[in-house]
Amino acid sequence: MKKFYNSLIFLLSLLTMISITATSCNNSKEITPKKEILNRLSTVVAEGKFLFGHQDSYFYGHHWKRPNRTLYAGAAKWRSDIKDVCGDYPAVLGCDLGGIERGDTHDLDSVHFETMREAIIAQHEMGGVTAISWHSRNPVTGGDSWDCSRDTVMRALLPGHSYHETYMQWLTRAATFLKTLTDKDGMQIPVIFRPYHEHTGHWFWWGKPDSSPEDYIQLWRMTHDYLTKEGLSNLIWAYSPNLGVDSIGYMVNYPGDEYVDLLGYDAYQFGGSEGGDQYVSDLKRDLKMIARIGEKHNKLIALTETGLETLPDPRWWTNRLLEAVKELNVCYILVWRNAHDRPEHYYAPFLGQQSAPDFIEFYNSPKTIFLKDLQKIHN
Ligand code: BMA
Repeated sequence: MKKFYNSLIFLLSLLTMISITATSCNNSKEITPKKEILNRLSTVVAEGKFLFGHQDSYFYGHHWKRPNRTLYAGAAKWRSDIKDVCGDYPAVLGCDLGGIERGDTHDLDSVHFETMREAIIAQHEMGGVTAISWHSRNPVTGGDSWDCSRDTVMRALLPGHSYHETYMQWLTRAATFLKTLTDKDGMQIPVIFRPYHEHTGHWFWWGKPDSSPEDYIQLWRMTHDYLTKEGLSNLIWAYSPNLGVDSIGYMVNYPGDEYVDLLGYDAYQFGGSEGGDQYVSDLKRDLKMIARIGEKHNKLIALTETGLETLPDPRWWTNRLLEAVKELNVCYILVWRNAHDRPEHYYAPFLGQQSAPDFIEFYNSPKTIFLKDLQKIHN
């Protein structure tokens, strides 16, 4: 009898273990690191807040540049103009892969890819997020992203066309880099991936009028499927047309719900301080329109690139940016880079810059999320 009971208990324990394992396997399947970030972004949006991001924030700033290949011990050693001004890091670090396609050691803005990798890993370890754009060269001409001297470049990259092999080689190089973005346990770090941005503009070879929507969609899907097949299932795919489109124009190149995770939008303020009213009304109108599309397609929305060059308006952060987005559910906002070698090319404040006090007000607003806020959400 005792033997029977022992066997019964053993059998019951075994069944319990199997069911726990099955449940946890299911859970781990359901909550991937990518989904975890998307959930976190949704929570932020539900609270009426957004993450603040800055392009190349840890690599250089106004009149300074981090020496490449310098390994610092610990996250606190990363410098950033944002950190200099408000004592905190951006919640989203913007990076760019431009140059990886040629096997360059540095991106197009002179950031060493090793340093970029360290920063992305550090950002993840600190609880932050990274968004990666790709100003890739023109595979047909060998020129840069802005080389629009040939049309139908995207078509030339599709299977069966003349530059397909070249493109696949370029993609493989990008994949090789992206695969090295892993955490301590070897798990892939989820990153926002934002290729072929601002395609509704006419300044990139993947933009208007050089690439047709059909070619764009096909190339996006092919790129998505290839990188996914390569095991890069943690990419959060962001689609980001730029200012100046209506809802039809916004969706013309849309690759489809299964190929896109986030709906972006790039819009800058032009015309110096005077352009502020226009900027606010454009943003309010367009983000409302994108929010409606987001609701219909069940996607988060973001202001994937924005800014006012040289920040001549000392109250830009609260009077313009915050004003423009305060009633809209964007999950993150990213301002463009502070070039170290072009004194007139910056979009974030630095110590002593006239909008710095207003930026601190923006930082203290309950709506903005910086790295420390994200760390609190984590814990
Ligand atoms: C542009 C400028 C360029 C830069 C490019 C890619 O907006 O900032 O100087 O090379 O982005 O980062």
